Amino acid sequence: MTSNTSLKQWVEECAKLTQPNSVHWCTGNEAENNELVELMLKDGSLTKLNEKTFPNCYLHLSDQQDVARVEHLTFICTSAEDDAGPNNHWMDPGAGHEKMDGLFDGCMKGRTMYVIPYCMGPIDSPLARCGVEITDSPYVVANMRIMTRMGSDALARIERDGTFVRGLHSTGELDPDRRFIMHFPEELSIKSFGSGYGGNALLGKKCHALRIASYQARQEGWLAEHMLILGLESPQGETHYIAAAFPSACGKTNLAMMVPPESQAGWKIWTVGDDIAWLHMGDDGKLYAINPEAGYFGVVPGTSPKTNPHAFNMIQKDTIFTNVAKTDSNEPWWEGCPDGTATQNWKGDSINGKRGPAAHPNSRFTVSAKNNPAYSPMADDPRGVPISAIVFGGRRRETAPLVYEAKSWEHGVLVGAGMASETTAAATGAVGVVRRDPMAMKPFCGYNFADYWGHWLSMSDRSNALPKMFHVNWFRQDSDDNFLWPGFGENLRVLRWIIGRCKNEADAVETPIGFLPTKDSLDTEGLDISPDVLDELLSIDAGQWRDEMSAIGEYLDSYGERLPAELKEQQQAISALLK
Ligand code: SAT
Ligand code: MN
Repeated sequence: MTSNTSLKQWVEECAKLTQPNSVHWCTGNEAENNELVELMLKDGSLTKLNEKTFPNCYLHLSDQQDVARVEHLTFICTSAEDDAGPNNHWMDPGAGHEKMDGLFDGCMKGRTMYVIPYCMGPIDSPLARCGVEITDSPYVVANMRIMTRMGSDALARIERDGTFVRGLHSTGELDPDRRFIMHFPEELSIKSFGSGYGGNALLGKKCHALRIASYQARQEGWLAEHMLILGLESPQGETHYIAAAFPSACGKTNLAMMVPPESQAGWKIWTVGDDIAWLHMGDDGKLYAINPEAGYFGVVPGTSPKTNPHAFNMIQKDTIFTNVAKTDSNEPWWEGCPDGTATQNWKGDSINGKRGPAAHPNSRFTVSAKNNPAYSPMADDPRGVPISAIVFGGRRRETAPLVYEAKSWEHGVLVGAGMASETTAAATGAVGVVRRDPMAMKPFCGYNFADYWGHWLSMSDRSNALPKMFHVNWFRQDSDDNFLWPGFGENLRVLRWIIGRCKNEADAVETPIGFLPTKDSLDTEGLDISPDVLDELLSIDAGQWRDEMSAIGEYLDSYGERLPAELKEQQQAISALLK
């Protein structure tokens, strides 16, 4: 068990409430994992895939009503409602506990309660933080083992540090009417009931590393962000690190693992992380980032040797697939998979004559970061990597140019706060609607966005060495729905311009919304792009931007009195330039 009395006490309290048959403290070792896999193969929650072609790979088909995050059932429970802000659903902490404890009452009868100590970040990093998840789901244990540094080492660190985030989880009966994901940031605790889906159930990920950590980060002066981290290595061997925020399923994983095309020979991309970044200010005023995760929980459909060769290769072994389809030869299959024919869909039905996608659009792979051929050797460095540029992005068919640079840190915070994107399948709800998603944190910020922007702004009071900030949009389309920019590996050209700006080597033209590349400063050699299209990608439409800035202004106003004046001043200054 453990020498940490508060952990011991809490586990006892949870057992008393949920009444499991037995309590298992997870060590994270291989034998334990094998036993859990055996158990799941027996009860049918896992199927073994073709050992020859997909060694050590398994398929899990979830409940059909439990396939994504549930933002309408996700709550932030702070003493004051205003601390959670208009960006969150709020419940009084007392009422939240009462509601959840009612659901948890006796819910583990006949089941095993697993206690999972985990560490978010390199185990010996001062920037890492620990948690303990209690769950009755072996699937959650197996996934947490891939996604975090889980088991004995994490427990040893918890016993050394004395602090940890508490997460109590049960799949319950998977009844959508009895499903809630509740966060108690003031107590650093989480209660999640009624879902087995990644973002709702792997509590280290969105619940801890973003919602709870963002709250904690504000108190401690750092940032917990929904960002990938990549290293861009030049042919001369110089590496710059970029942190980039995009809403879920906007190609973050693809960008983090990009393979440079032939035209960019000599350049290399290293993956530090694909989803979450924790950024701390160093003594030199620079921001240093760690990836709190140890694996990838990525969207499967669309993964192919063309879109993401590294991801495609790394999921050929040691992978848990959730909600993909299957072929006759017991291989996983998904829309965009180059080989095979699906014969069973994600619902487990034979596919003959059935309509609709074979794999669920939000089907996922869980795989260790070590399987990624481009996994950065710096990803395990306890000091983190120094960030040269912060990039915001979204999926916008018009308005936002291919890339632009913010004029200052404060302006960059406005660019992040004004982010918007068309919705995707990672959350339940309508797909393809434009919604504001500041810093890609709309579903993940554990407190009032107004205070969050204030916290971002305050970083510049402490440093003159902050990264430059940029906005990108790979998704511009013409009136016939053709994409204007080739995307994928060619996005490297844009990253090179960004790093060029950081080194004061790339040219730009100043516009009201920021600095855009001059036609010559962006390398388009060998690309099949007409001058007109390039013009469209690298210019702004003042009319559209006047509308955009007033929409951003209205959005900011919805935060009322708490909105930092500085942010509104930035918005007004740009609006005035567009007049
Ligand atoms: O849906 S999850 O939160 O598990 C993954 C994601 O959206 O990035
Ligand atoms: Mn994400």
